[in-house]
Amino acid sequence: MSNERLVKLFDDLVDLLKDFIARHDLDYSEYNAAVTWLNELGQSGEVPLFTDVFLESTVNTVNFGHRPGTETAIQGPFYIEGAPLLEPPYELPCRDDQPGDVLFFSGTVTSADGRPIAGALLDLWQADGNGVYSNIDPSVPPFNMRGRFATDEQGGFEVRSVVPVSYEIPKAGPTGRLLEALGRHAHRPAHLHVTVTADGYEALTTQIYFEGDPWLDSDVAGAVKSSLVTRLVRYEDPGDYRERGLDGRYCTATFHFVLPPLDTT
Ligand code: MBD
Ligand code: FE
Repeated sequence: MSNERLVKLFDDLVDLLKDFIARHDLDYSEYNAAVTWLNELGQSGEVPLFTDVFLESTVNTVNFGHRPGTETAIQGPFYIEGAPLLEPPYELPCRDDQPGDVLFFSGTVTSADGRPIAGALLDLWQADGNGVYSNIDPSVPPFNMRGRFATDEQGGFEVRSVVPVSYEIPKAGPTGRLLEALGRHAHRPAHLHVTVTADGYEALTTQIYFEGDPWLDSDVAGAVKSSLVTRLVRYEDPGDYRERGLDGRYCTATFHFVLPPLDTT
């Protein structure tokens, strides 16, 4: 960012806040409460959580709102680089007693004109069956439910994982306390995060949601798009799950990713 741009953005932001203070006749107790809360937000390490929940969807729309291909969604605060590179048959790293039902997530990666993209890399991360993320919650092993894997010659993939559950933002921290004070719930619908990359295409960061999730219409992060909602198909019949080599029920879900051509402008 150039110094000129920085000066312009900062001046505008301060003007905006000064105008806000004047319009609302902010008194000292309100100003001091805001300063105290912001300080706690910083000390708690929740700045990325707070900004991603309240602001990232706008950043995402401003940057990618008009892009062809699969709609984008926010990255959120919990992406970690360097997830394990998986070998087929793909399975996200999980614990022996991994909470959650087995999920087989499959699909394709194609170009906007429908050509399959072989060797596209999917970098997938998700909460586990208890709604917690590895590398964030110390009770979960590092890189649990995080992995990178490539599409096959037909642009297809299938990865074994667990069905994520809706995620609730920590309630004890400054972000959770604010939501509570506002009378808002802290839920995100269950979701898979994924970044898809392939040579010659724009990278795609998005999220996949599931039909019927009670939080689809009121995501605290405002990141749901109907084109990103897919169906979770449940298999509970022993005949079905034994065929898959499982000893309990499982689910499948499918999504077809479309990568936009490289933006050369
Ligand atoms: C999440 O899991 C998430 O995806 C976002 C965007 C914000 C908080 C928690
Ligand atoms: Fe998430």
